[in-house]
Amino acid sequence: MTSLRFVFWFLLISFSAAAQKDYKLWLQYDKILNPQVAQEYNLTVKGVVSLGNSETSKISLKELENGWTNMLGNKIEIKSKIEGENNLIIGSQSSLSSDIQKTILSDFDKISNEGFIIKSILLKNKKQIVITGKNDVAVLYGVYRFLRLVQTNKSIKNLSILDSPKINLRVLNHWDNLDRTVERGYAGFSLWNWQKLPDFIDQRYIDYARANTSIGINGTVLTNVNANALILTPQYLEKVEALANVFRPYGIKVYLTARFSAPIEIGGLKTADPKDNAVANWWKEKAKEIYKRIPDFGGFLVKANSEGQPGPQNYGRDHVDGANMLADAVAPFGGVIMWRAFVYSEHDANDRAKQAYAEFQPYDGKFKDNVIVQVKNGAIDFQPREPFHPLFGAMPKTPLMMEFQITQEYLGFSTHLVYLPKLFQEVLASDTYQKGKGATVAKVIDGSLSPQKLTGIAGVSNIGNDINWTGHPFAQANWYGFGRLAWDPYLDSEIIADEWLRGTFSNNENFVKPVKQMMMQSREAVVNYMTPLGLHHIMDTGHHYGPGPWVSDLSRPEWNPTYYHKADKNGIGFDRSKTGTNATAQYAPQVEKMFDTSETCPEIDLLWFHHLSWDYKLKNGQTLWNGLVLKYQEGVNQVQEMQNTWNTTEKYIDNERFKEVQMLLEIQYKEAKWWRDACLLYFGQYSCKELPAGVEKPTQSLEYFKSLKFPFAPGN
Ligand code: GCW
Repeated sequence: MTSLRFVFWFLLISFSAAAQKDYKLWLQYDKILNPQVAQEYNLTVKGVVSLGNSETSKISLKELENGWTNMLGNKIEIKSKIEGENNLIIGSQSSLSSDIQKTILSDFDKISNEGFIIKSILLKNKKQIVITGKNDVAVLYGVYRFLRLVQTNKSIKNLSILDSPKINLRVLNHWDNLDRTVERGYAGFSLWNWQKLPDFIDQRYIDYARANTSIGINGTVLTNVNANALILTPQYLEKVEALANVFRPYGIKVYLTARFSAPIEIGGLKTADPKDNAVANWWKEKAKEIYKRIPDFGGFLVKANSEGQPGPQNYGRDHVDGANMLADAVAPFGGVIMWRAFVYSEHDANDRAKQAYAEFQPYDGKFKDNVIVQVKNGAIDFQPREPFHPLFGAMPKTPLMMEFQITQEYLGFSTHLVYLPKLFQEVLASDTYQKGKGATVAKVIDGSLSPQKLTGIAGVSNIGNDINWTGHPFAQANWYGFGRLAWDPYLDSEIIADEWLRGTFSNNENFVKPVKQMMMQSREAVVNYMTPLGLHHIMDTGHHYGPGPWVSDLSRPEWNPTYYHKADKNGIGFDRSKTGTNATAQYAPQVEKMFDTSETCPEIDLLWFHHLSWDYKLKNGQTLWNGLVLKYQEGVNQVQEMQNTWNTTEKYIDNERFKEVQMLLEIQYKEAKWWRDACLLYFGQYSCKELPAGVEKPTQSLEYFKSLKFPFAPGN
């Protein structure tokens, strides 16, 4: 009996310790194992002096204390004033004594409002470290950066770090519904417990805020873009207010999605026509009501006249009319309208990839100052690879906000290990050539190409109430990496992976080096086993889980995979060149020229822009058919390599996360083979060619793959 009880407690304790590891994200603050490193830290920092007393300052101090105690194994002395040397002094510019201010005065000119300074200084001949910024939230950003230095075992001697975010609005978009389901969410239910709010504040809200602020995210859109007007009723606004109160000290603003027909649904009006005075006034009153509760409310995100959502076009008006009407409502309070450009219509016979540009580009310069147009990274829909959206750089008089998808709707849900910052970086570094060479997408969205009053970047969240937040332990890296790139879109995704691994798992080089390499290769692997050489949108219908290149019977033509791959006896691919839909003409001339001919089009985008014969010769001399087949096989091989790599890590990390990832990689391997076999069997009917050597034969028939049904796939 006693021994049974012991076993029970042992299991319980080890379970909760494991769960905590998963839960703690990149903020593990594990004990530093290298004694020299620990000694340096203990010698360099002996105490901490916090100069502020706001809620935010208290958070800064608590984070420091907690992080330091855990990593160094000893408490850091909290001092009420600066005495002796080797103190960490934290406080905003105005709280610093004049002698400290003097030593770093010119640095303040080099940082923005949200930027921070971490600097080793000499004060009356005594060594100190200062973490400061223009306000307390900026200081908190600095504190998290300082803790990351320690977490990643970097030297903290002679520090001189000045860093400011390059993009102003760095927001997560939650596609969370009021019933707590999450559209395209694969990590459980929504974090927002609307039923228990406003009175019950889940610790998760606080830990969510900590995680976000630690990477610089400063906004959260709580609700799905497929919006429910109820969120704008007093009953729900009271709950939103409670969340805003939690997030405020962390520098995170709350935004909501606005359902365009809300004036009818909850306002009792007969119309939602943006040119109707009663409608405009309703929104003005609604804004007033919200700002009364939440003075720093961020504003609205709107999906209008897209995939059946209501919008200004229902009343013969256009996107400018709709966005500007809402902009007027929030302008008196400093709010912004994030208006999405994700539009395509079943009534438009044009290539879907051309429609958003065709509709929005002519609106350049027509939106009010507080409107920012949110554009997905590519012209279709968050595929494993898409060329950058042609709107980037094409609307110089309009702020454009990048929309990335962190949740893996088309990339294996929360089951596949895919390191997305590699994808994000590829998009951000793409050259639009809109003002000559070097006009990267990053420069468009940070306003350095054409100056903008607003700059922004959004990531569709992959967060749910799973213990580990994101379903897959490595999907945490995608949340992390999104935040880091939102802060600085020029960062290298490999450096981000390095930081994340150290903060999340271990500083052991034998672990970090191979696993980092595995992460870096994972994005290309998913492209290879799902949609190589520019293929896209060939997933199964509705839930988007698994392959479905055969699907051709949906009511809207542009929902069918056959619309995108156009495989037939003559070849495969979508001709978007001059001889086809001429989508290439939406890019700057240099880019258009490159994409327009198959010889100059990068092979990674080949079938996105060209329909080519099965015998077309690829750069490596292979025929298109053989090349395609080998890419699918390569993807499968890459997952196997990822498994091999992971299997070497067992001795460096906790058993629970080791096992979790191992099991998930096994599923990924199975599914990679599923994608390969299903796609090759299907395309093989058209190519009428054999599989080249080196490719495994499918073990099931095409009919079998077509018969698979997933009625309860998540995220739908
Ligand atoms: O890709 C589609 C998704 C929808 C989503 C839509 C959008 C929120 O399948 O689930 O709706 O994109 O981005 O609006």
